[in-house]
Amino acid sequence: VADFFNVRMRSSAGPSIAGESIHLSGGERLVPDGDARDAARELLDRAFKAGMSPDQIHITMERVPSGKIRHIPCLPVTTVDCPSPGSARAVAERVLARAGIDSAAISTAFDHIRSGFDGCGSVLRGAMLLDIRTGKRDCGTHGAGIRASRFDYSPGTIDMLAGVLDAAGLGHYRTREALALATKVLASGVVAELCWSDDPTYDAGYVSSAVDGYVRFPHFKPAGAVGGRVFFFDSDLCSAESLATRLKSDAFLIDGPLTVRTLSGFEAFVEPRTQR
Ligand code: PML
Ligand code: MG
Repeated sequence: VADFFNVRMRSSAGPSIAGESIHLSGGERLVPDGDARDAARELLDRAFKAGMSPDQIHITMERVPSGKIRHIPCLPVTTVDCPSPGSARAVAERVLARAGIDSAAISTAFDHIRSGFDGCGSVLRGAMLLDIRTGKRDCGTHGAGIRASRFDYSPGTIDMLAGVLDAAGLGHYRTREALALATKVLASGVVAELCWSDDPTYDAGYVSSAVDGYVRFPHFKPAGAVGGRVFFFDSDLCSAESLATRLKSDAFLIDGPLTVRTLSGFEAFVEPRTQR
């Protein structure tokens, strides 16, 4: 069996001194070694995409023996068609509450993705870790955030999964990549996640948990919000440090099946998930 390569890219603008550069784009792949150069080239194209003017681009490629990789099923996707960011937030709060997240931690999380790191309007490169009970935060070294890496769809199922998403009108690379990331972070011990994009032109977002899977909202981000990610964790089950290590180093390939459904609003969402 061939080895795999984890290929990571991040780009930024401004001085490279820690904390002062602005995150522009990033990406993450785990591919058979024969595909590693193509994956790196695609991520480099993303860094130089129209409108981007990066001052630094970091590409890291790391061999991952296939024996170290675990296969996990993809989270099921539910789109909840809420008409406004406010109604989407109400559903998202409900999803997070039934995953066991304390309401104070939920509002800290929304403050973070709305107003940025410590309210100063800047986007963390990675996610903020937030304790589900104490609300204690971990923002990584120099406030760079916590990064998840070493995950991808498995080579045998990536076309099928992308096809299912395409057929459901979810063909955007941001959806495909966020679904893979959300699947990985829950498998590594995160209790739930909250995310909307830092791309000002993209206002979809999601919450995820083991109970409800990947619950996406086409219009989640309120006007002017900066964007970002929060991983909720339970400090009774693991320390922030060990979780951060697992998020970086546990290697996962994601398999099918993938179920995708659309519900229209809160009432439909709280019904038992029997019918599709
Ligand atoms: C990002 O920009 O990377 C996050 C996108 C979150 C929403 C993805 C989706 O479901 O469309
Ligand atoms: Mg981004």
